Amino acid sequence: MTASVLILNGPNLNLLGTREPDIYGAETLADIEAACRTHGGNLGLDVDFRQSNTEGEIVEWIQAARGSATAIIINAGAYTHTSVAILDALLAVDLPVMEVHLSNIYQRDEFRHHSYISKAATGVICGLGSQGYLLALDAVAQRLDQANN
Ligand code: CA2
Repeated sequence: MTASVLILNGPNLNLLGTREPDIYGAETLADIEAACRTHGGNLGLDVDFRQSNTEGEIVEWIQAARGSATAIIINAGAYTHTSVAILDALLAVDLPVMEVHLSNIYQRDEFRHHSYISKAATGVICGLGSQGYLLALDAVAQRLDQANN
C-alpha cells in the first residue's frame, strides 16, 4: 500500500503569490501543491495537501490522520506561534511530524521565534521557501525506508 503524507497549511497561506513575495516567494499554494505531488510521486508517496484558516479544522484533520496518514508535514502559519491546541493534536496523533516554514522565522519579529509546534516535530525546516516542503518529503521517505528495511 502507498504511504500517504498529510501536508497541512495554516491561515493566510492561501494568499501566497498575491502579496509579500519578498518574504514568501512568488509561487502560489497551488504551485507548491503541484510540486509536492510530483516530488511525492517520485518518492512513492501519496500526498494529501490541505489549507485552512481555522484552527479547529486543522486540529480535526490532525486527529483524523491517525490510521490514514503515515506522516504529517505542517506549516501552521501564524498558529505556529499561538496554538497549544495544534501542538496537543500533533502530540496525540503519534506520527512523524515535519514542521516547515517558507521564511526564516528567526530573522523576523521576535514573536515568530517561538514555535509551539516544534515540541511535537521530528524535524523543522525554515527559510528555504517551497523547497522546504520537498525536503520534508525527502525526510519522510527516508525514515519510511529505514523503518521498512
Ligand atoms: O514562513 C512561514 O511559512 C510562516 O509560517 C508563514 C506565516 C507566518 O505567520 C509565520 O510566522 C511564518 C504567515 C503566512 C501568511 O502568508 C501570506 C502570504 C501572502 C500574503 C500574506 C500572507
